[in-house]
Amino acid sequence: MRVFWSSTSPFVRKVTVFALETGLEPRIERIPVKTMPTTPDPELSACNPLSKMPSLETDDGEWLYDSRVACEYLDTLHDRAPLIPRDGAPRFEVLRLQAVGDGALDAGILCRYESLRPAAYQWSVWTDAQLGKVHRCLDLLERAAKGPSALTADALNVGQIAVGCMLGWLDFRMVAGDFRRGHPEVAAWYERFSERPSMRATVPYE
Ligand SMILES: N[C@@H](CCC(=O)N[C@@H](CS)C(=O)NCC(=O)O)C(=O)O
Repeated sequence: MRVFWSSTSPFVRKVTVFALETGLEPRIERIPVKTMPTTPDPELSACNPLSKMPSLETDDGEWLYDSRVACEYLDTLHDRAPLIPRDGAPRFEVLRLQAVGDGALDAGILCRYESLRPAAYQWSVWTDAQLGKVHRCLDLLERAAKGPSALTADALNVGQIAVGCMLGWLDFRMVAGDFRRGHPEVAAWYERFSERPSMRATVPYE
């Protein structure tokens, strides 16, 4: 398998953590790429019309995207405990947690892209609205971290990975201030989660 890869992308990190946790990482070759909405990489665009990473090529030559689809695919390839429950309420609780992690990231990434526009084109109303999404997700996670939930489950799941990569990216880019302020339970959860070897091996860097 091959994956379009960047050390700074939290969605690539999510798939890499998933692959490390399932023992599949050695089977995945990295294709380093730099892409931005305004300057899409042509090689990436030829494989994924959305020009986004991660994009994962299977051993059969099929391109899979986005990170959710890539993780679903990887979960079919290993013999360890599944990271995405197969059915029932646990499946949808984990998928919803993944949606919270991914959605907060989407909003945070839109803030970052906005900050890279020429100053005259930046719109604070837009950035504030996106930050509102991030903060509401953090508030939801604070509640989830206080009791039994997919976030606090002992068995690792893709929702936890998505949230861990989202929090790691908020730390890396600092688009929303320090997420720990006002979210002590999330901070404690992240402290423990980021000790996993898969998270330590994938800390973002420029
Ligand atoms: N929903 C997608 C989001 C992927 C995404 O936003 N990737 C960013 C890098 S972190 C990207 O490739 N951006 C380039 C662009 O938007 O053109 C996923 O889960 O994979």
